[in-house]
Order: sequence, then C-alpha cells, then structure tokens
Amino acid sequence: VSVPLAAGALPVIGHLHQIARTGLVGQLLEVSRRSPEGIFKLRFGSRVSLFVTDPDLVAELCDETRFRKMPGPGLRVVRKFAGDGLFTAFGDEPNWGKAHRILLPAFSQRAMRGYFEMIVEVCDQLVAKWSRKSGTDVLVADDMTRLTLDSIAIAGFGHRFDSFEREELDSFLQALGRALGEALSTITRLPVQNRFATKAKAQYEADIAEMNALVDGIIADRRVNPTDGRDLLNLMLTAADPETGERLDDVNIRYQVLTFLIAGHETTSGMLTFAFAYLLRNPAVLAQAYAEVDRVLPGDTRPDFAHVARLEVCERVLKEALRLWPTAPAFSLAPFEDEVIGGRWLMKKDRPINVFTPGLHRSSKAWDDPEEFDIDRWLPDAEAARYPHAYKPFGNGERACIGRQFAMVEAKIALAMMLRAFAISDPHAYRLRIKETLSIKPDEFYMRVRLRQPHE
Ligand code: MNH
Repeated sequence: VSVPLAAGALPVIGHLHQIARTGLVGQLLEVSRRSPEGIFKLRFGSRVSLFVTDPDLVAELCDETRFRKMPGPGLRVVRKFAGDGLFTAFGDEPNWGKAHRILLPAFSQRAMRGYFEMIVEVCDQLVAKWSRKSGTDVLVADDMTRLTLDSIAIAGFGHRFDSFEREELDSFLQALGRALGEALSTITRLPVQNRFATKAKAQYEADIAEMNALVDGIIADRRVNPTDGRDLLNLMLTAADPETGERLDDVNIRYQVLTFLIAGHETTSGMLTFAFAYLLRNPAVLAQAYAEVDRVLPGDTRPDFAHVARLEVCERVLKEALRLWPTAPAFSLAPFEDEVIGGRWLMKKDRPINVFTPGLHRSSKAWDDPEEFDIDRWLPDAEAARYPHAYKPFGNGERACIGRQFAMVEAKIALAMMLRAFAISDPHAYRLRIKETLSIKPDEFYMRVRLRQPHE
C-alpha cells in the first residue's frame, strides 16, 4: 500500500504554503496529530518526503539489519560544509567507520571526567554574568549557546571562544546560524525560488568560508602548540584507526572539527533553554529541582564529577524537555532492500524515511497524557515499563549521538549551578514559540534572574 499524502497539498507548491505559516516542525506536528496511522507524506514543491511517528513502525525502522541512516535533503545541504564528517556521512563512506573508531575513546566515562572541570569553569562564567545582571531579564537561548559552544570548544579542541566576555554572539555563530537557516530554506523553497536565490547563495558561500577559517586556525594552532591530552583534536591528528591502521586526512579533520563545533553545542543549548522554560511553567517541579540542588551542592561546594549522578531531578527535567521538544527533531533511515513495514507499507530501497521525533514522543500509543510535562515518567519503574522505541532524541543504533553523555553531563551541571545561584522567574508570562534552524529552540525567551539570598 502506498502512504497517503497529508491533506491540503496545492498544485506545484504542495504543502509549502502551510509550512511557511507554521514552520516545518509546527506543520509536521499538526499533521501527525491528525494521522492516527503515524505515517504520512508531505510535498515540498515536486519533492515528496515520508514521515513516521508511530512507535511500532519506528521500532521496525530501528532494526539495523533492515535499515540504516540515510541523510535526507536537509543533511545533504549541510554536507556542503560538513562533508563526510561523522554526522553527515553515509554509512558506506569509509571515513565514517574510521572516525567513529578513532573518536569513541574521547567519549568514555574517563574522558568525561577529564572535561568536567573545563565545563564547570564555563558555567562559572555564566554565573558571573548573571550575577552582574541580577534583577534583570536574560535571553536564555543566547547564554545557553555561549555556554555550550565554549564548553565543546575548550574540551574538544582547547579553543577559547570566551563568549561571555562579549555582548555580541561570536561571528562564527552568526555565520553558522545563517548557514543552517539557508540549509533549511533550501528544502522549504521551490526549485525555481532556489534558482533565483543568488544573494542567499553568495552569503552561504561566505559563511562557509568564515567557518572554515576558524576551524583551520584551531587546527594550525594545535600543530604549532602540541599538547599531550587525548582530546578530540589530538585523537584526530595523531590516532590511527584500530581496524585499518589509517589516520584521518586533513580534509576530513576539518569536516570533523566543524561537525563537533556545531553538533556539540546547538542541540544542547536548545535542550537547556526548553528546560528553563518548562521549569518556570511547573512551579512544583522547580521546587523539587531547587531542593535537589541545595541537597547535592550545598553552599559553595565545588561541583565534582560524582555530583552529576546525584542530580536525578535535573536529569528527569532534561529528559522530559527533550521528549516534548527533541532539539534535533528528525533523523532519516532507508532500507537496504525494498521492505514492507507495519505489514502493509512498502518502503523502497535507499529511499529516505524521516522519523519525526516530536510526533513519536507524543504518540498516545506510547505515552499517557503525552502533551503534559511530567518528569515522573522518568522514575526508574515507569521508565522500565515504557514502549521500547518511543523515545529517540539521540537517534538510533551505531549512528546514534556520540556526544549524548557529554550533553547530559554538561546540561545537568549547568542547570544545577544556575539554580543554586539564582532565583528564576517569568514576569512576561512567556508563551512558547519555536525557532527552527535545522534544530529547534524557544524563540525570544527572556527569563528574570536574581541572585538568591542565603536561606532562600
Ligand atoms: Mn548529537 C548524532 C541529537 C548533543 C555529536 N545527535 C546525533 C543524532 C541525533 C543527535 C538525533 C543522530 C542524527 C541522525 O541519525 O541523523 N545530539 C543530539 C541532541 C543533543 C546532542 C538532542 C543534545 C541534547 N551531539 C551532541 C553533542 C555532541 C554531539 C554534545 C558532541 C560533543 N551527534 C554528534 C555526532 C553525531 C551525532 C558527532 C553523529 C554520530 C555518527 O553518526 O557517528
């Protein structure tokens, strides 16, 4: 059986008019709410894309003997600057396996312990900044972006952005924001519009050149000033693949550094921003989080790695934020051979299928009251009883996120350190709006921060 096209398609443009109104993620959420089957197609001009949100269908797609990652049109645009780096590589590109094996040690528990102090230092800088601003409103997403970008750059590459010393976001971030926006527009513009978007294309080239210049500077700097740690950059420059004995080539190293600078900050900052937004709407949960933070990190206790495991309320807040708004909202797969899923839907060999995770994560088949923010879903017993493939914020199988522990450790300690120091409030009654690049985050979310008094 062939998969139905969602309602509302117009000649030529298909669903692009709806997407222009609600955003791509907003449109996909609307359609998935109206699609009990959890599988549908949308038309982007002449191109048709297939989306799946049903947890049983997703469980089949996650069977790595039948399906593997297949970058779709969005990631193919990103390949223009991330090439065959880990995130954008096709599975059969030899550099994927090579880089995966070389870089895996950089994400071990032991390695995480090594990064921890650097992450805490970046968090200290945010505490200092918000202390200076005590009593005023902060633009949460921008400060979370400074925090996560500075952390991955210092932990992975020994590079200091020192983002908290400046009012403006780093020009790298501005270039990246435009480049990701352009990648998204390329898939939501008509081919004819793309043909005339010459100005956008020139800007895109300039932005890629700027990002590459930064990356080349980071690599050159390490070559001139070698260090002996085993951070990401040293592994890339010196380690041999245990399987082939080969090292990464220079072009691939550049792709990997850029990949980690992007993948290593953008989604984590979105997750933290959503977490603050949900804490403010859920005072009882916020109180639980304050109680935990004051218990685990009392007074001016210096955070150490062992504290992270004890921040279980913070962890549940982050997991639940990532359920409602998985900040990398889709991943795509294709079958090795023609396959039938759900006993009736034909999936063609090599043709990308998108798992739309905000829809999956709100499937009523798998979740009670799916629209409710409820951190108790993540209590151990409840978690054990859950539908197996209904939660996929980090993708699947061997192509799942390599940085997930890094993200969770960083976000937990950041959340805890901010709550320890600040009373947060929402004087403007923020209404959640989503800003989409290729990832998603709350748009224009200002939060009031005030230094906590002793015993408060
Ligand atoms: Mn991450 C892959 C989500 C944090 C580096 N990441 C993925 C995928 C998802 C994802 C989904 C799979 C994409 C796909 O199948 O096409 N990542 C996240 C989220 C967060 C995150 C939601 C934070 C929250 N990611 C991080 C951090 C790093 C990182 C932090 C680096 C330090 N992620 C990667 C890399 C890949 C990836 C690299 C590609 C892995 C591979 O295919 O080998």
